[in-house]
Parts: sequence; structure tokens; C-alpha cells
Amino acid sequence: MADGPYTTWDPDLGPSREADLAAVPTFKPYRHPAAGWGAAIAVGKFMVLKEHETFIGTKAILKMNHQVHGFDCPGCAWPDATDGLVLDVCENGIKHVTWEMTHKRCTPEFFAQHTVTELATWSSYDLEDQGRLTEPMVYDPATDHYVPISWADAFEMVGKALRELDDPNDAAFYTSGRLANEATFLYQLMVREFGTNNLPDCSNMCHEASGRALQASIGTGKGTCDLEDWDKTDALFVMGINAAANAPRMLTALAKATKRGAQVVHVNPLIEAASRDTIIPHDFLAMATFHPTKSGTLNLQVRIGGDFALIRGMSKAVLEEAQHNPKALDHEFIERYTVGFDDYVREVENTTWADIEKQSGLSESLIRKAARVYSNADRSIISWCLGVTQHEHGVETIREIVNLLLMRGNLGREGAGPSPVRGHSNVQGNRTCGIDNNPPAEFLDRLAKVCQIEVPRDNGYDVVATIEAMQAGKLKFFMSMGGNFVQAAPDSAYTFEAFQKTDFTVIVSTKLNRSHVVHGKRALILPCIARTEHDHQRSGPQVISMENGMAVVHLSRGMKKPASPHLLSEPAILAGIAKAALPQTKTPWDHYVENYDHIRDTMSKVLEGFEDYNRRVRMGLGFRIRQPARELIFLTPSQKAEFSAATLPDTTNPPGMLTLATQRSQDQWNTTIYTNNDRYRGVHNLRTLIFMNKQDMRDRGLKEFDKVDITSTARDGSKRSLHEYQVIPYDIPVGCAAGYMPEMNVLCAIGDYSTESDQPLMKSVKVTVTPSS
Ligand SMILES: Nc1nc2c(c(=O)[nH]1)N[C@H]1C(S)=C(S)[C@@H](COP(=O)(O)OP(=O)(O)OC[C@H]3O[C@@H](n4cnc5c(=O)[nH]c(N)nc54)[C@H](O)[C@@H]3O)O[C@H]1N2
Ligand SMILES: Nc1nc2c(c(=O)[nH]1)N[C@H]1C(S)=C(S)[C@@H](COP(=O)(O)OP(=O)(O)OC[C@H]3O[C@@H](n4cnc5c(=O)[nH]c(N)nc54)[C@H](O)[C@@H]3O)O[C@H]1N2
Ligand SMILES: [Mo]
Repeated sequence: MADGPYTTWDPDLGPSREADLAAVPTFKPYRHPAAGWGAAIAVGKFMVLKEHETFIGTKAILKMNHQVHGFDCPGCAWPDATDGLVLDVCENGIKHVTWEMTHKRCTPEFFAQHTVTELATWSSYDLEDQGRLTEPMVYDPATDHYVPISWADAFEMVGKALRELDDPNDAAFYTSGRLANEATFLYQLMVREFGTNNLPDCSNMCHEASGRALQASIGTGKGTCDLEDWDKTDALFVMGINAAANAPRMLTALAKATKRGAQVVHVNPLIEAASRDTIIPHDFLAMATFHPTKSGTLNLQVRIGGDFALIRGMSKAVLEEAQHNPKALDHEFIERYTVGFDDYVREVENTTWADIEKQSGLSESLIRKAARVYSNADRSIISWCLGVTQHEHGVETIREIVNLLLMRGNLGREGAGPSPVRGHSNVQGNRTCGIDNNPPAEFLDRLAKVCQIEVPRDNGYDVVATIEAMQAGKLKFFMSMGGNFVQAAPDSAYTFEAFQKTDFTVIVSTKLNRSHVVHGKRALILPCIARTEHDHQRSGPQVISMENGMAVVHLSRGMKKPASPHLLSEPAILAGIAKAALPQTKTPWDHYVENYDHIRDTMSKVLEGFEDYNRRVRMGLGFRIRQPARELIFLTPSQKAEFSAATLPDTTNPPGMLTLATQRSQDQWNTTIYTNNDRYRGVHNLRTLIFMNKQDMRDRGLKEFDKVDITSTARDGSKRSLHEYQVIPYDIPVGCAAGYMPEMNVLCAIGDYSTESDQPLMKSVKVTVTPSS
């Protein structure tokens, strides 16, 4: 098969290395505890050297995640501590806030100095390093520059473009998971009133599999656990999460668990830093005495894609134990609350240990050991993130996780249940508040009734379908609330080309990124107030709210003067666009923006679980959205929790190939790259790398830091390549490899998404690795 046509982009996205000649790549396996002083020093360096923001940073950090007066950390969706911890922050969050509060400004003067063609050659780091965007800008094709435009003209430009479309489905509206609930609700209202469900979002690449699996198994698309459950469980399984880097505040929960004698089992092809020990960052005594606490009791180094087999093996061991131990299963629970158990048992019995070992890459004895941990625990939680979801069989794997939990009644009681770890700080709230390209009919009915609009009923485009529609010339208009669509999406070169075919791209954002410099024929950059900043409207200062990864809805209050006097809030931008696009609208857009309580009043009528929203969200820690499955009410067709009975799939590699997982370094936030370091994996000054097992290196005649070309083969046979990546020998199973998103998105073929979840297969790219010529 010939090379595919879209193989031309070889990105190096971190800080330019030429700028610092001393910055030679180094690698030395990391052996220290996670968090602790390493993190504190990293934060200090970041704030002082990079952003010169020590003072602002410190003040802001004291307000971050503060139970009553603070703003919600924009870093991730991990819930805030509920046990009176005043300073529940982490390295990530501090970097994230400092990044947002930078003193640097990306002004019209900057845009006057650089053509967009030139900016497109810059690294992602250099683009964002220009600082906060200050004014609305429009692309001028005559000069190839972005030039200032007034808000009124920008709104009219968008409104006119939307009014002139033949079909509302010729437009798509993307959301990245930071958008607060209030803006989210206005956004989907505008889009649906306009007439489409084309609402792709970052969840399409993230936890779509979790939502679909949990919906099918237990009738709610969310996990059932909260932080108190994490604090009470006896066995905690952490699958496919790089906790120290991506959800650092989870380290505290893991350390607390081992301290009280709970088991913490890590399932990951890589031995990540969180699986060993941590110095709890806000335990001052531990910090002062360098005292580490264990954050893991067992490591299971599965093959990439081997999680289904591991869980199947654990189920098999539990069922075998049940033959002589009546307590191994919770018969009463199975009988009362579930259906499909017998079919599941048959399927498990039909799965051989040989297949389980082959597919998981783990020995039967190790799997039995994990099963004993599970069986010996009264209460178990299984949590997971992208290592489980971004696979062809993500949905079936999560359903298998639920099967295992159901067998021992680990649902609907304290300290037990499924617990997906969400990414962006409000990604779960986005879905709750209506960002869904396949919206449930009941939601649309209520929206139509309360807001008195006609709603579109056809399903809309997700991320991949949006890109395909762009390529086909069908998508004329693209708008994005936050995020970095072109850089986060799979198949970079293909996606760039698709994006550039679009007539008009409108990006609401805080900093310059790739989605502004790879752009549609017409393009607008609309800069907004960030979460850390005051949002003042006609009725006075406003508060906004988010839902964390454990379904708690809580307030966030910005504290800093906005980065520029020309910025508008996200609700104000949406209202401006809505009024211009919908001349007949009866929706009271100005009334909504004047006081966000008005938005919440409407939301409380449309969204289940949001009754009395304005009052409840102002109570101390906010409120938890009711989770029927937690109360053993199952909104499934059978009204019970449903066992699935999938056949164990074959996920082994084609001969000569490796399975590559594309993931984050410790020092990046999705497409935002802070440095070229990955402290917890011992790598410095290098992102264009591939982690490989030494055996796989020997087979290919490769040594540490050797340069290689990586070529992926898609399901349709097309190939994509990256060149001159450097090899790092790593403790990872034979046949598996890992490297960084978003550089490696070049290798993710657009057509390679899961048939179960529609998620791009970002953790199982089939590649060959050869020495660079
Ligand atoms: N610092 C930082 N924090 C973040 C983010 C960030 O970019 N930077 N992003 C946020 C977002 S949006 C999200 S969704 C989350 C993502 O959080 P994670 O899911 O932790 O993200 P990844 O870095 O993609 O890492 C996935 C983990 O899965 C493992 N893995 C890969 N393949 C497999 C597999 O087949 N099975 C198993 N069991 N494990 C596997 C990898 O070794 C890695 O540890 O983090 C959020 N928090
Ligand atoms: N290969 C590969 N690709 C992946 C993944 C992977 O694991 N592997 N992970 C996927 C996942 S889980 C996700 S979530 C996506 C991430 O995809 P996105 O959410 O689209 O990307 P981010 O990098 O988080 O977006 C960063 C930009 O958001 C803007 N921004 C920041 N704060 C605000 C704000 O308050 N308001 C507004 N309007 N804009 C703001 C800034 O301009 C910044 O440049 O990437 C996906 N892509
Ligand atoms: Mo994500």
C-alpha cells in the first residue's frame, strides 16, 4: 500500500530547542516519590522563571478550590477535598492558573508584525507563549494578517454567515471541557434554536466509551462514586491513568487509602510514578521530613489493550472461587438488581486462561492475585481513564469492569462502584447541560417546552464526523468554545486540510493556538474572560458553576481584573452571536447575560437534578446531582443493572508491529506544552520520542536516543509517518510503545475510531519503527 496523501507534517511543538543549546535530551528513570518537593520546586521554577508571577500566583492559589470564596481550578475535574482541607491544590493546577494569569499579552501589534503563514510555522509553545489575547481579530486574506474588528462587527459577521447557510447542519459547534455550565447551556440553546445538533466536543475523544458503557450497564452515563467513597473503600483499582501527572490531587486519596490499610492496584503498561509512593503535598510534616507514603500495593503491567482480558480473568477467578466459597458472590444482589448473569457466566467459562494470558500479557497467577485482592475486599472501586477508553473495545471493557463489580454487589453502597476519572474541569458538566451530538429525546422535549423553541431531532456530528464533513466540503461554518480543535483531533495533516476548506472558523479562546493559524477561508478570534477573572455584568459581579468528575455542582468566582478591557465573557459572546444569527429569536439573551441567575433559573426547569439551582449551588460545597444507579434505581430497559456478555476480543499486534499509545507528558496540558520535560518518566528536553521495550529495540538494532521513523498503518491500509523521533528504553511490555500527543496525532488515522464508542483509537496505533536514514 502506498503512503497516504496526508503524511507531511512533522511537528516539534514544545519550546524551541535552538533557543537553549545546553538543553540536550537526557533520560534517567525516575525513582522518587510523586508530588512532594519535586513538584514544589517545579512549580516554583515555573512561576518565577517562566511567568514572573510569584505574587499573583500565591494570592490566586489561596483562592483556588476554596470552598466558598474561590474559583474552581481550571486544571482538571478531580473533586475538591470535602474534609476541610483549605489548600487543595497541585502542581498542575498552579501551573494552569499561572498560565492563565500570565502578564504577557498577544495584542493587535503582535498580529501586525507576523503574517499568519509565518505563525503557522511556530511551535504550539511559542504561539501560546505570546500570552493572553486582548481584542477580537479577523483574518484579512489580502495581507495574510489578523487585524482588529469591533465586537459589533464580529457578531454581525458571524450572524450573517449563519443566516446565509442553506441548512443549519452545514455548521458545527465544538466545545472543550472548560466551558462553565451557564455558558454551556446558552451555547447549546443557541445552536439548537439555530437548528442543528452538530455539537462535537472533547468528550468524543475522551470518555464517550465510559458514558455509553455505564448507560448500557447501569442506566446512568456517569460513575456512581464520590470522594467519600474513595476514602472508605477497601480496594481501589486504578486503570489506565497517569495520576501523578494528570490528576495529582488523586495522590492524596491513594496515600490515604494505603495508610488505612486499603489495597491500591495500578493497571498500566507503564509503571507510572503514582503507583509507587508520594509525599502528600499539603501534609506539611511529610513535606518537611521528606516522608513518602505508599500510593500503590500492586502493579499489573498489562499489554496495551489488555484490560478487558485482565478483568475477564479476575471474573473467572472469582467464579471459580464461588464453587467452594458461597461468599465469593453476592447472590442476593445479583438476584435482586441484575439481569444477564447466567449468560455472562457462560461467556466467562468459555474464555480460556490461555487466551486471557495472551491478551492481557499477564500471568494467570498474577491475575489470580488481583482477583484475591478484589474478593478479600468488602468494598471495591474500579476507576479508569484514557488507557481504557481510547480503544476499539473501550465500551466492552468498561462493561466488563461493571460486570466484575456487580458480581460482588459493589454498587449502590458506600466505598464501592465504578469511578471514571474525567479530564477537563467541566467536561462532565458540558454533557449534563446539553452538549451532546446524540441528545436524548426527553432532554430535547424539555428544552423545547421550557425555552419555547423548535428543536432539531436528528443526531449531529461528533469530532470525527465534523472533520469528514469539512473534507467533503459539506461543512461551511465551524465555531469553537475554547480548546484547540485541529491540534487535539486525530490525523493532524488531514484535519488541517479539512479545516482550511471550511468557509468560516470562529474560535473563542484565551490564548493563541494552532486552531487560529490553521484556519478557514474567513476566520475570527474572539478572546474571552478567563475563569480566574472578574465577570461583571449589568446586575453586578457574576458567579459561574461547574460539575466535577464526581457529579458535584459548585460555584466559581473569578478574582482578578480581566487581562484586557476589551474582553467579553463567554455568555456575552454567545448572546451577541445568537442575536445576530437568529433575527426572530424570542429567547431573552440580554436578560440572561444581565444576571447569570436568570440562566440558572431556566436551567433548573430544563435539567433534571438542577431544581432550585441558584439556591443549592450557593450552599457551601454546592450539590451533588442525583445518581439513580447509586440508589439502585436502574434506568435501563430491564430496570436492572445489565451484565454484558461480550466475547474476549483479539487485540494482539500484526507481525512486526508495535501498539503505540499516545499520551501526555507530566509537563503539558493537552495541546498546551509547558516544557519539553516529563519529570515523572525521567525525560528532559525531549518530546519527539518513543518509549520502547529493550527487547523490541534489540530486535530492531536500536540504542537509547537513536533516531527512528515511526509509520502507522490504518485499518484501510493507509500509512502515516513521523521522522527522526528518539528512542527511550522503558519498562513497558514487549510489543507496546508510547509517546506524546498531540505530536503523534499525525499517526492517528481519521477512519480509525471505535465501532463501539466512535472514539478515535488514540491508545492503539499500529506502528512500525525503523532507524531513520
Ligand atoms: N498535567 C495534565 N493533566 C491533565 C491533562 C494534561 O494534558 N496534563 N489532561 C486532562 C484530560 S482532558 C484528561 S482526559 C485526563 C487524561 O488523563 P490520563 O488518562 O492519565 O491521560 P494520558 O496521559 O493519555 O495517559 C493514559 C495512561 O494510560 C496508560 N495506558 C496506555 N494504554 C493503556 C492500556 O491499554 N491500558 C491501561 N490500563 N493503561 C494504558 C498510559 O501509560 C498512561 O498512564 O487528564 C487531565 N489532566
Ligand atoms: N493522540 C491523542 N489525541 C488526543 C488525546 C490523546 O490522549 N491522544 N486526548 C484527547 C482528549 S482527552 C482531549 S480532552 C482533547 C483536548 O482537546 P481541547 O480541549 O480541544 O484542547 P486544549 O489543549 O485543552 O485547549 C487549549 C486551549 O483552550 C483555550 N482556553 C483555555 N482556557 C479557556 C477558557 O476559559 N475559555 C475559552 N474559551 N478558551 C480557553 C486556550 O486558547 C488554549 O489554547 O485532546 C484529545 N486528543
Ligand atoms: Mo480529556
